[in-house]
Amino acid sequence: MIRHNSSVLLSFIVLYVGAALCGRPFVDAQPRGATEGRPYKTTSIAKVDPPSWWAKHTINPVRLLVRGTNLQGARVTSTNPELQVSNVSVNESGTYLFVDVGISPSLAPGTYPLIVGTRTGSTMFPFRLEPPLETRTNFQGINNDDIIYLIMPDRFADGDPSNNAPANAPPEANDRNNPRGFHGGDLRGIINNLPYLKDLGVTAIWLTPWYDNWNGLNRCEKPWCPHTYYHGYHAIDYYAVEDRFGNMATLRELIQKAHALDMKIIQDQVANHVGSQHPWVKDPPLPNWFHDTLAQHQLNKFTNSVLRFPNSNPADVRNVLDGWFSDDLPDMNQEEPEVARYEIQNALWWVGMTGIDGIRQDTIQYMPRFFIRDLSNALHRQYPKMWMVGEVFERDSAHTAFFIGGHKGWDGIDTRLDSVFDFALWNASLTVFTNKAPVRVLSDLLKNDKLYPDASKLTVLANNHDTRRFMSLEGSTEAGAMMHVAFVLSVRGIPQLYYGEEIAMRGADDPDNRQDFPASAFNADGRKPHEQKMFEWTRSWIQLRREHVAMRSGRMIDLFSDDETYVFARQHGNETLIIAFNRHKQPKQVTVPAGRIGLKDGLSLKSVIGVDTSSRVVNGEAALNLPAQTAVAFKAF
Ligand SMILES: [Ca+2]
Ligand SMILES: [Ca+2]
Ligand SMILES: [Ca+2]
Repeated sequence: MIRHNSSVLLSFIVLYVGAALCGRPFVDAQPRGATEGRPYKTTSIAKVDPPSWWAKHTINPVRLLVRGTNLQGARVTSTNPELQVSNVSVNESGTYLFVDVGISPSLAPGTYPLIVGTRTGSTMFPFRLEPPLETRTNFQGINNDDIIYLIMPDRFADGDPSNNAPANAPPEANDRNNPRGFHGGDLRGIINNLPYLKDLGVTAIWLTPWYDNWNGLNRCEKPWCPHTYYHGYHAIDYYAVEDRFGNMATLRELIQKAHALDMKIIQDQVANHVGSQHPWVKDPPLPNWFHDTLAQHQLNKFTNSVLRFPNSNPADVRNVLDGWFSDDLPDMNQEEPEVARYEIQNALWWVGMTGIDGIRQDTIQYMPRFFIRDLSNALHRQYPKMWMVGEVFERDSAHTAFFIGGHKGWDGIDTRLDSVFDFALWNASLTVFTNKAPVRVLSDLLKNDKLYPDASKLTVLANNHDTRRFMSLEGSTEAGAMMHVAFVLSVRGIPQLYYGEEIAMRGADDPDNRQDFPASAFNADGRKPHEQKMFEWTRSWIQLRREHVAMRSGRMIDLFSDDETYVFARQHGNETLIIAFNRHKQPKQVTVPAGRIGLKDGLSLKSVIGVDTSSRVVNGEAALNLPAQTAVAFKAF
């Protein structure tokens, strides 16, 4: 059966019957050509990707991938001259058909039948033309004014218990006591708690993938079993919303309500691989749809640095690009143009259907760079403000810089990628604020900004779902966690927080770092004192950032660094903020060359957050009194 709602099916039937009554050349819906004693080989359609598109779109014609049976020799026809069908190809086993559908700019939104005729019969499927979402509030992109907050929907809030135990899931898959089970969190839970996020001050929410994943439970003898795909990274349908999270209507409601509160939404997209339960794995649309097969494939050895040099062994490069991320993550082959086109259309379909403002692209370095470029270009062509950040999980700035857009690599390719996560700076900050390296490491690391065309475009993560929570790192302290988040919120780039860190949640390696957000903490009166302290601190730094353009977009200027201290300025026009970190157990006085960043003698520097302290510019210098083990922001008045 085609997965559409009943109203679409109804309009399809109306169209079909209407067209038949008008005597249009519909092919008979019954199979034909069957002979005595042989069963009919019925032509049927199970799935159409994408199920809908738009008129006046930059991708026209759109190419459909149709899954069915007995499609050999199929012809596809349209009863409407404003839908032009061409370029049909069918795979050898007759289970997949590709077809181009050209859409006339004047064709009105609605549902239109497309007829698939074969030697043995014919059938049809509805194709929807969607009304475009308005561009004033949707597709806004992410920029330096934003503060991103990462949520794993299964672990944030359960707003709809009715989706917690799908009919096709064994009860053990829904076991909240299993850290690798589904815990019941969903899109409704996020909708219900948008006021919490608004109060915290975040402006953009990144959700881990909402593609439909398998509802079942993997059993094995490995330490990570039994486990489920609660995290969403094993898609079984690139065109469906996870049924445990909600449906397309809930997703659109979430995005609309977030937008109404001036919060953006970022979708986690995963073009590199699908889940091993995807129907393609047993029956791929083309023999080269994946790199190799479930039975026989190479595993990615993650020797990622080979991508960066022209003289790497090509076999090593192929391993990183074609090797499977794990045995249950079949690797998509973007070198096959049908795959690349499918995935680019899919990315654009989600944007168009939901109005999302940005995309986080998973494991982006394991896909060919020409594909990253083509995907980025297609997004920007249709949605000029659209923003995509790539996960290049490397602590080496030279490596992450290779993938960000705005410059060509040795291969002549500019990926046009808007942003990458700054894992190098994240790592430095964690190391420094857990007392494992001198504070000057921060300033040293930031010297690598010269490797980026524009380092302000980096997404600076405080943490994410793949790493230990700060409070569970060796050497972590509450003071260290507070300095870390203050650093992320004041350094150049776009800050990204991870759910629960704002209430100092603990969590060791995956999946311990993905524990359920405590429902009690959504309200101030339910927070424990240590949770409230971290919440208030995080919120006040977010507030400071939102109030000062210098902190969001200002030039970053190093003023002082040593083993225990780092002081830098953020400057924009006439606005100057000086941000200071003193990790030492004692207060410390640091003299900074205020005159050399244009602060005139007599100006006063007053703390605008944290401990009350002030200083004055005298003879071009300011002696700042920094309290012990905390961060302070000064503003020049
Ligand atoms: Ca639920
Ligand atoms: Ca599912
Ligand atoms: Ca790959």
